[in-house]
Amino acid sequence: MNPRILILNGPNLNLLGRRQPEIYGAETLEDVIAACTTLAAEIGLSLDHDQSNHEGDLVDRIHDARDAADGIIINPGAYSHTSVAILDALNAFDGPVMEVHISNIHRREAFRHHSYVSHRADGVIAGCGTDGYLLALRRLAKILV
Ligand code: CA2
Repeated sequence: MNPRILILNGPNLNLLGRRQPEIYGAETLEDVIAACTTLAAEIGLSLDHDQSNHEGDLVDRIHDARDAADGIIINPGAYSHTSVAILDALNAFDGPVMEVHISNIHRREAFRHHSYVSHRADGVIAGCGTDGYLLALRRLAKILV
């Protein structure tokens, strides 16, 4: 069976491609997931994905992934900078975790420079636009396939 990857997107990422294209690009979240689905099939990964604007929902989804996924790609959105709860949930997940930020959070406001999730992530990709999700998939394939 192909290793199972969960792509999890946090708050406001449902608006991708519809606002602030100068920061987050023109692709919608549906476009990103479609590109990831194509790549995942090519490189031998099976893909599941979800997006939520609610911290507790993201925590629940990470708990479910303990049995349902072998690796996680997460863009926690603004919760990256605030959520010990998401960090704790990821610490209870055994597989590899890739953290993705579409923008380069280190070139932006100081409050975006720290990510709680980075304390757990095995790899962090920032500033590569939506290609970051594809790069993270390739990294997980290298680890898991
Ligand atoms: O660069 C990233 O991927 C972020 O995780 C995106 C978050 C931001 O709070 C983080 O600091 C960095 C914000 C996502 C908001 O996405 C939007 C997309 C289009 C229009 C409006 C918001």
